[in-house]
Amino acid sequence: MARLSVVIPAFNEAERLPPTLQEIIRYLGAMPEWLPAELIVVDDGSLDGTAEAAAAIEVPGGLARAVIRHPRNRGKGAAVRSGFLESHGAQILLCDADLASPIDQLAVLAASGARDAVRIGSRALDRSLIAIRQPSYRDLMGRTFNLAVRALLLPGIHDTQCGFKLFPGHLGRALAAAQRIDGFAFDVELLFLARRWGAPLVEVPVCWRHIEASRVRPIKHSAQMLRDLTWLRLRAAAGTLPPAPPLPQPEGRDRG
Ligand SMILES: Nc1nc2c(ncn2[C@@H]2O[C@H](COP(=O)(O)OP(=O)(O)O)[C@@H](O)[C@H]2O)c(=O)[nH]1
Ligand SMILES: [Mg+2]
Repeated sequence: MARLSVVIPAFNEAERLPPTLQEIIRYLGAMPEWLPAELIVVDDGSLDGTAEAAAAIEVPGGLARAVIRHPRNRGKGAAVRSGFLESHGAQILLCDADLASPIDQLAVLAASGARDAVRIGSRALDRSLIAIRQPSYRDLMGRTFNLAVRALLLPGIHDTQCGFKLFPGHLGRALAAAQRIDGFAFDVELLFLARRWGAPLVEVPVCWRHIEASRVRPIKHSAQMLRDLTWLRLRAAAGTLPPAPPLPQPEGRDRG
């Protein structure tokens, strides 16, 4: 059983992904406590050879690599769902292809809260950790979205959208099986369900830097995300969200 699955959703990431994979491989190679580990890249209908670029990276012993392909672009949430459902790790790290949070922040997540908690990398708690800020319109979009999330669904959580989170493996796979949102609001659905099912959520300040060439399209994706938040809130109010499935005991007790 892998101790760690690193799931990387990737849309047109042929350029950014190879150095990211190399960095993760180098980091995990020096961290035997995380091995064996698996890297799962989900190519979400990219047109630039992302899957081939991921498959071409050499992977040393102790690490496995899987590349999942969606024939058509379905959204970050859909890609994360596919990656989580294919994972085997005792813990799952969800990580963006541009490694906006450096991979060494995994140790920061792992050291915060219990291993049965969802550990949420956050840019909102300690702004001094942000090496390069987003353009101010993106920052404002993010803050507004998170304000709505706190008011409607997740009181107390200040940044649901950072692409760096650590899930207990069984919980992550159960959440992915229940997840319905395919777009960028999927983080909110996963966290909302996790809390509802009784899992502790721990928000952890992590280092982060803005990296250019975003795949996010402000108008289209903001509208989609607000629609998905509303849908989730209505489902919660109507009591039609899926109940917690029986979860096995967490595997392996050797990692904090
Ligand atoms: N699967 C999938 N992943 C996406 C999509 N759009 C963005 N991503 C991935 O989501 C992560 C964050 O995207 P990025 O463009 O860095 O967003 P930003 O940092 O919020 O501006 C990266 O790993 C992207 O490859 C999409 O439509 N499908
Ligand atoms: Mg990014």
